[in-house]
Amino acid sequence: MKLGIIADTHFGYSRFEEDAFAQAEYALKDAEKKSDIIIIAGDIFDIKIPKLETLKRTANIFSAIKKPIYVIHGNHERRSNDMVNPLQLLACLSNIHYVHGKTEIIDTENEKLALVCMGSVPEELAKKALNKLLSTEITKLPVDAFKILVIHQSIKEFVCCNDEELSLDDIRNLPFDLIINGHIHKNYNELEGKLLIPGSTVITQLKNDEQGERHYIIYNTDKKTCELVAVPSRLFFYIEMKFENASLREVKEKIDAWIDEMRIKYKDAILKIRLNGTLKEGLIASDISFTYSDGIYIQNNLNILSLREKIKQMKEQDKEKLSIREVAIRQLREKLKGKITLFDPVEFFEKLTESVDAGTQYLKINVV
Ligand SMILES: [Mn+2]
Repeated sequence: MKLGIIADTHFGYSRFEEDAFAQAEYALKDAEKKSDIIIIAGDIFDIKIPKLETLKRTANIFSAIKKPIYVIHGNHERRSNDMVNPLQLLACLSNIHYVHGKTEIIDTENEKLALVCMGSVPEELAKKALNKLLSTEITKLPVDAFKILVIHQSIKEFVCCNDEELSLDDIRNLPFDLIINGHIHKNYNELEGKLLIPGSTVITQLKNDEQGERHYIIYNTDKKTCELVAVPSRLFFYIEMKFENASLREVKEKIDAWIDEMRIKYKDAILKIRLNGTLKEGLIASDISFTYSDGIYIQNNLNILSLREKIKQMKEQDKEKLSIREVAIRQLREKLKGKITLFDPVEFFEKLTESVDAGTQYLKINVV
């Protein structure tokens, strides 16, 4: 059987709304021609409650696909159990099957497929939720089935993270022929082809590693082979520019030169420039104003380093500052100066902060 594997189409993503629709539609139509079933590993929509316009357009695209489509929800669509997520609505279309926390058996004349699906869960619960699901599902799987796990989670080795996320070691030995994961927007083929991550069909974060083509995957379950299919998409280029004591003019000239050069070669490409380093004394990052057209994104990190240094300085000054207790004692001493003569109120206060007994004891001794 041939599987079309797609992930993270992010319908309704406002920054690149048209790209998201066009690129995912291409992937779906192409997969329809080349595969028997389509699996989408979450984040089909960009938000939990998409606009009606987004829902309608998505429903139109999906209803035109004449192959069964199996979907799980991603973190962008996750809602609590008693609420309806947009994929449950989409599953009203006859060719869409929303599967979460269970197994779908696809039985054809020639082959049996078992799809164990777990929609996105909070990362810190991923291991536990996966173990729980497997404990109920694994024994139910037909022995002769080609076994697939579909998830939408972070994996430590690919996404920088905390310790609670899944790692390759957690999934390496799971009893599946294939593991499909969404969530990670860059494509990966790991564990000798056992783990496939198609990556998103649209760029969303404008990160360095989103450069390059978008993809979906065709997987052949007989041969256990996979083909990465390029999805025609707007190109994206990312550059970091470093400055040292630069003037505003220097910065702007360098930016303009790069944009001009890129625009000649790639008319519609999305361009992202990250500015690092320092400006001349007296200038601040916001002195540079940018008026660029659509498709150009500038992350202005100029003088960030010196800002960090400033914070460090402030923290050091903080350490030298008096503790709240010391400030309180100082104020107390000033306010009560000459007003209480029977005993030393500051000493009394100090004893009181130790304990009530110590305070009372102090009064007994000194106020006779
Ligand atoms: Mn995503």
